[in-house]
Amino acid sequence: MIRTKTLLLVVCLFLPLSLFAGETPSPEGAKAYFIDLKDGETVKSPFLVRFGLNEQMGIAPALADWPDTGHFHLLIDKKPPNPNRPISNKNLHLHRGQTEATVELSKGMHTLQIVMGDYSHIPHNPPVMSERISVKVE
Ligand SMILES: [Cu+2]
Repeated sequence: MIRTKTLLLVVCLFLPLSLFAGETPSPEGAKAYFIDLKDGETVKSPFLVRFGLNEQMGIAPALADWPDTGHFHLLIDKKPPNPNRPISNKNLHLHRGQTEATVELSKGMHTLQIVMGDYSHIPHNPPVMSERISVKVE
């Protein structure tokens, strides 16, 4: 009996999330990329990150549910995000539709990855992300 109740509770907790998950389709061929940062590059902190997006997709501020659009996120020292969940607030959201950001990082090696999110900060399906690059901060 206790086991059944626990199972029911677990199902109830996860069902709404799974129904909500990553339903915004990404346009075919959409690509996000770093405009001038390259894998293995050495940079001086603070440095400017410029976000690139090819013509298949447009940029919209968060909360604007416009077709084939999204806003940029920068993941620093993180694994690729769960595609079914909103991108955490611990990451940088360019929620006003910005296309560049000044980033300050401690000295040493860091990984950077761009991930597009829809109006509700959830990655598109399939996700539109850059390569995860490594930079050395001096
Ligand atoms: Cu966001």
